[in-house]
Amino acid sequence: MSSKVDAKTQRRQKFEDVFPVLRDELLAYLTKENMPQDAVEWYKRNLDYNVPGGKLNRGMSVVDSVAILKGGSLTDDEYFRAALLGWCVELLQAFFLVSDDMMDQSVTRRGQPCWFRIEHVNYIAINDSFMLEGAIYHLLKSHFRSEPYYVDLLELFHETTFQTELGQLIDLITAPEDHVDLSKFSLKKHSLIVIYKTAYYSFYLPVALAMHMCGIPHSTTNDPYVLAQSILVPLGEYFQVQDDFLDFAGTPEQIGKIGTDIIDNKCSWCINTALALATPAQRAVLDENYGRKDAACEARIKTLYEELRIRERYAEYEEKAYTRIIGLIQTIPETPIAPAGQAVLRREVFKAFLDKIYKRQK
Ligand code: GPP
Ligand code: MG
Ligand code: MG
Ligand code: MG
Repeated sequence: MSSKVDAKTQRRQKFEDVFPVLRDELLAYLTKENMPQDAVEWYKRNLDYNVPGGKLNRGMSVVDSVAILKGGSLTDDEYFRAALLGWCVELLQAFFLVSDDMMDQSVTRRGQPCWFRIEHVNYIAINDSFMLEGAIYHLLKSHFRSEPYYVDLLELFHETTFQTELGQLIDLITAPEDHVDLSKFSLKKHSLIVIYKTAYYSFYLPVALAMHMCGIPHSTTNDPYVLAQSILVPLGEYFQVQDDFLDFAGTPEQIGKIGTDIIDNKCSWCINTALALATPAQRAVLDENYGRKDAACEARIKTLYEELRIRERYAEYEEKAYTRIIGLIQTIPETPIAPAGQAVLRREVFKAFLDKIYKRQK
């Protein structure tokens, strides 16, 4: 057991060690462009505060997937380049989270105050989020420009960013601050929101990056990217249902953030499940208390969630989702036939991802 823990810590440490190298490269660029010292220091603080402190599942998945697809251990150079792509996913995530926390008026993130709540930051956080995004393209250009798949990487980041922004749009407009109308919610709407706001960037993007780096080509028949997406999108949907459930059921110590979904009138998995189960009297309680900027209303909703046994419903959902995703993974041949010297999609890429999130508590 302890050696397993050690291996996990080491794996994370090795990935984390790449971050300062990339950060310093970005800071050196600002210095070269004659940016004043306080600007360089500001960017450093932005990067250090917002990029490295999370679970790093998305970023490390790029490295893990490259290792699985190449079918063995990586050279130092291969590791560095895969980790760089992984950190680009973490930069994208940091860009989203810094701005999402402003839009959701959140209080904490990863166990510390949200960036925009730090003294002297405020709305500068908007520009800071853009600069986290800008870092991605700077790093891609300096390390991948001469690769035949460079344009694929760029298109993938651009497309995924746009998809996430579409998801964020429907997340926000389905949750107006001043008008609660629970009849606009449905599990179908929820599914659309979470696929766009979470699944593409968190699940499809890391694996697709790894596939490009390993030289897996697109194909007009049985495109491996389409196949990967058909498994990773349901996986991402399941992940966001977990996020919604933990927003209600997780403690701030556990999840590193204070849940805001009830107060923010979000079209969350929990409210949709409650709506499907509620008696007319319970529905009236939901209508009166959901989406109000009031702690007592929030507490009333949480009590009703307990009465409706949302925890048990979630456990049932989780088992079903797991079984369904295992079934999807099994559509990939167990021993795929690869043309000589070419990487192919393998079940383990998806299994590794699923194992990371199954029954997660944070
Ligand atoms: C997660 O939603 C979705 C995102 C972080 C994508 C944001 C996209 C942008 C274009 C800004 P969430 O609000 O439930 O996440 P959390 O619970 O972590 O705040
Ligand atoms: Mg949000
Ligand atoms: Mg949020
Ligand atoms: Mg959430």
